[in-house]
Parts: sequence; structure tokens; C-alpha cells
Amino acid sequence: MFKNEYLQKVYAEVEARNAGEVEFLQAVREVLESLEMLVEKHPEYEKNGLLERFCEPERFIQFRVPWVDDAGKVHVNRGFRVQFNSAIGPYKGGLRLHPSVNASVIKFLGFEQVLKNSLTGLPMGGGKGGSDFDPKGKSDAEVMRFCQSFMTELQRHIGQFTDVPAGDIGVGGREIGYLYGQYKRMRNEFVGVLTGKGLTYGGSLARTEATGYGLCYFTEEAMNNMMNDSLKGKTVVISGSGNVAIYATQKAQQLGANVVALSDSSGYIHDPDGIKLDVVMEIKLSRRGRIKEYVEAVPTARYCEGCSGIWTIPCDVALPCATQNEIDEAGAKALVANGCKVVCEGANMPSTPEAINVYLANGVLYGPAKAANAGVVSVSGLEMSQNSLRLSWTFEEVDQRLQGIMRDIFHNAYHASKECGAEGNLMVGANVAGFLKVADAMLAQGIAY
Ligand code: NDP
Ligand code: 2IT
Repeated sequence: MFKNEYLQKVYAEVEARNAGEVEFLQAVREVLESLEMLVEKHPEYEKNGLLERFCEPERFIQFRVPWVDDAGKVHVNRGFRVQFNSAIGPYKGGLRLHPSVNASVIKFLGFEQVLKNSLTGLPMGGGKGGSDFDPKGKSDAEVMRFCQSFMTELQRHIGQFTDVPAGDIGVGGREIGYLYGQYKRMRNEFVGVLTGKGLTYGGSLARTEATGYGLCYFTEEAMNNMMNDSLKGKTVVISGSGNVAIYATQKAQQLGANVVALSDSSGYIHDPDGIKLDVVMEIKLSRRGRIKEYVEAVPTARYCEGCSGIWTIPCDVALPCATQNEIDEAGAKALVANGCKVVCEGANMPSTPEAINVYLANGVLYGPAKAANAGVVSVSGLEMSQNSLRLSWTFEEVDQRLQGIMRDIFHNAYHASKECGAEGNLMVGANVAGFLKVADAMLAQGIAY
């Protein structure tokens, strides 16, 4: 519960206005709880209605996405874009294609993105979008027609200086290509309006890898500073087997860790000898297959139905990289009971509030998503810079900048946690450090009556 009356009032209003939007309310609550001390010190926030404005998106767009399947049947999906906050730069954030997408999911992701983008130190506001379209089992032609229809509406709301979408669950290189092609056809301009583009048309080297690489750089820096330890020699469990999970596995292995598990929404694989990433890449990237196919190529590994059992595998470090609320209280307790000392989040909001309480009560080093997975959007920001400069940096140059950004994010979050009297609580630190910059910019820009 909130101690501060202003926070109580703001949260009650958010709850009433967004009734039933559980993911959005979960994200807002966590952030407001972290701001208790700051709000006491800054009466100008209440005077300027700052938190009321901060919790209400600047714009929420919902639209119809009709498309025709290969058999000629018409389908209608729902498209979304939330333009949450533009105080420090153009709206920036990914597009998610998954049947679970709804207004609550898009708003929680947009809200988190505002703080995450602020933490990167780059000039990007926060937004998010997507659709309840399910790309699974669809042909390339169907995905293309869906993307074209989606962009036919979205294009009127975005632009290189207004709002720059990218990928998220279900949106990778193929989808960004179709979306970009349709934007260009309709607007007749070749600009960096999307990030995560292919290398032949304005993409950045290291953007694909940045998802998982950034997570590992953050984890390594946090372990170095808070535990005088590193990923080397550690047993690591990673959930998911998409873009974030694959490149987190690659970098963790390069840093000397033994990654023993991966999953998808059907189940998980456990390979105590270490995941063979070439096998995973062949299944997931070349064939768009299921993770259970891994055991056909590696018979010594084991496949289990159901994804939540992955947290019962003994490990030193857990990197959840699938989806929101994938670790609940029972999952967190199982991790702790089996000796897990570090949880850093590649997915957005993968831990329930109850799970986070378990980490904090047991001294687990907890790296919250908005800090730990900010590497991707950072490289998106670097892609925007390269597009503006009409230049392409080398892989090494982008990777070096990414490493520097992830180190800075850790130190800024740690420093903020100390300033708030919660030293080492990176959740509080990330929320406060991200918020301060956006709050300053909002105050400076005044209120439009
Ligand atoms: P992908 O679509 O590449 O992969 C998603 C993975 O998570 C798949 O293995 C998928 O399994 C699994 N998954 C998705 N939904 C569920 C669910 N409801 N239950 C269990 N498993 C599920 O997505 P990404 O790797 O890009 O994204 C993963 C996470 O990382 C998301 O939280 C995303 O928001 C976050 N993220 C992504 C970034 C990006 O640029 N791509 C950047 C930063 C964060 P299945 O195939 O069975 O659905
Ligand atoms: O959650 C995220 O940070 C992303 N999906 C990436 C957003 C982006 O604009 O690169």
C-alpha cells in the first residue's frame, strides 16, 4: 500500500480509469511504489499534476486490420499503437504480434518503455504497438498481407521524428521488411521510420544480437559490482527460444557460462551438457520449428511439456526471456530453493510482484527488465543515429557503444537506489533514475490547457 497520499490518490484514479487492465495496473503500481521517497522530496510533482499526466498515455490508437488468407478468406484483427510519452524524444518502442495482445498489454509495455528509453541516455520517448494476429502457422504471403494492411493504417500516425516502431514478440526481420516496404510505398520517402531493418536497407549491425547481448552485459556488470563474481562457470537457465533468448544464450556462452535450458510456450528442454546453439538456431531461425525438436538432434537432452517447470531446474543465474508474468511466486521460490542467486530479465515484466518479493527477501540480485533489457532499444537508437548520419558503423563500434550503455544503466540504477535509501534494489533504482529525466522534461515543457 502507498504511504504517501498523493500516490494513493493517483493510483486510485489510474485503477478506476483502467479497470480490469491487470498488466497495465501491475506495471504502474510497481513504479509508483518506487517513487515514495522522491514524491516526498518534490512537492512540485503534485502541484503540476505530474504523476496523473505520467500515467495517462498521450495518445492511444486502435484500428481494424483486415487481411485475406491464402484460401481467399477475409480475417479481421485489431491493431494498436500507444504513444505514451514524448517528453524526451519521439515515441519509440516495438510492435508485438501475439493472440494475447490487448489494450492492457500494449499500455503496460508502452509505460515500461518510457522509463527504459530514458535509462538508455538516448533521446527517445516511449510507445508500443501490435496486434492480436497470430503469425504461427501462417505462410509468408499471409504475414506479408497482414503487415501491409497493418501499416496502411499505422503509417498516418508515425514518422522518423514522431514515432519509430521496431520488433517485439512475433516481429523480426521478415515482418519489419514487409512493414517498411509498405510505409515507403505509401509515403514515398526512404527514412528511418522503423528500426530492426535489414542491413541492405538501413539496418544496424548488432541490432539482432543486441537483445540478448545487452542483457548479458548488464548481468555481468551487476555481478562484478554487487557480488564480485561473473557469469564465467555459472549454470544458467534461459526461458523462451526467440530473438532475445537465442542471443542471450550466445553471449552467456561466450562469457563462459553453461546454459542448460530453453523453452517455448509448449515446454522446455534441459541439456545439462550445455545447449548446442547451432541446433537451436537451425530449428528456430531456419525452420521456425518448436523447441521440442531439439531432443531429436540431441538425444541426451530431455524435453518436458509445460513451460513453468523450467524454474525448477537448479541454476546459479536465471534469465527469463519469453513473456510477462512467466515467473510466479512458486517459480521464484523454486529458483531460490535450488540455489539461484541472480535473476535478470530479458523479457518485459516476466516476474509477478510476488516473485519479485521472493527475490528481494532472499538477497537475489534482481535486474529488472527496464534496465536489463534496454540494450535492444539502445541499438535501435543507434540505428536512428546512423540513418540520420547516412552512415553505417561497424559491428565492433555498435557493440562497444552497447557495452558502455549497459554499464552506465547499471551504475545509474545502482546510484539511484543508494540515493533512495534502498541500496542494491535495482528495481527502485531503475524506476527512479528513468523517471527523474522524464519528470524534469515534463515540468520544463509546461502543461497545455
Ligand atoms: P520472439 O517472438 O522471438 O520469441 C518469443 C519467445 O517467447 C518464444 O519462444 C515464445 O514461444 C515465447 N513465448 C511468447 N509468448 C509466450 C507465452 N504466453 N507463454 C510462454 N512462452 C511464450 O520474441 P522476443 O524474443 O523478441 O521477445 C521475448 C521477450 O523479450 C518479450 O517479453 C519481449 O517484449 C522482450 N523484448 C524483445 C525485444 C526485441 O526487440 N525483440 C527487445 C526487448 C525485450 P512460442 O513460440 O511458443 O510462442
Ligand atoms: O521491449 C523493447 O525494448 C523492444 N521490443 C525494442 C523496442 C525498440 O524500439 O527497439
